[in-house]
Amino acid sequence: MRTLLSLLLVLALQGVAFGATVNVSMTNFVFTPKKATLAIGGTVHWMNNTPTTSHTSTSDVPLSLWDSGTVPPGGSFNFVFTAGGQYTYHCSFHQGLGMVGTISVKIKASPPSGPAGTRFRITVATITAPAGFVYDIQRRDPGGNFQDWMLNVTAKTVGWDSTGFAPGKYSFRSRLHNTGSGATSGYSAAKSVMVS
Ligand SMILES: [Cu+2]
Repeated sequence: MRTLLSLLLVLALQGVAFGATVNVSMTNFVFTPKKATLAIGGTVHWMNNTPTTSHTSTSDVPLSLWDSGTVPPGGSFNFVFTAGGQYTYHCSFHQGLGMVGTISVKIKASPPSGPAGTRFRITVATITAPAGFVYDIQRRDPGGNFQDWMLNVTAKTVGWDSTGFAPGKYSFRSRLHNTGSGATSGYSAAKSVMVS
């Protein structure tokens, strides 16, 4: 009994660590939804629900992060998105027909608000950057634009000490960066915290 409970606990913890699964169908030469949104650590599950046509899910160049190869009718393909960013992709067979999509991977920040002096934690990935990759993080201060803040980060979480900063909304966004090729994902959606 104790073994079973331990196993269930492990599975529950892994469920938290690995995040949710989002389904994307490959039907009628369209990815649906065309733009899928998930949090870091989430899985995208592409399903070919057509009776006769093969498709692929292929990360756009130059990032080329994943490639399903041929997914036959009734087949599927999974990919885990560990880092925040916007990832564009296509079907290798039908890109000319407009069969393209985007995966938007959201980052996290905590706490959501706090007085100046709060050390906020910005989590841009669920794993330390793999060899050959880094995370680039930008910050936008109240009334300003996004500017480079921390580049070439390998840690999945970084701290921002808000000591001395004015009250207001501070936003963060990140991308995945292949240091060998220079290729990057697009920047993630902004994640904000409030300095009160
Ligand atoms: Cu296709």
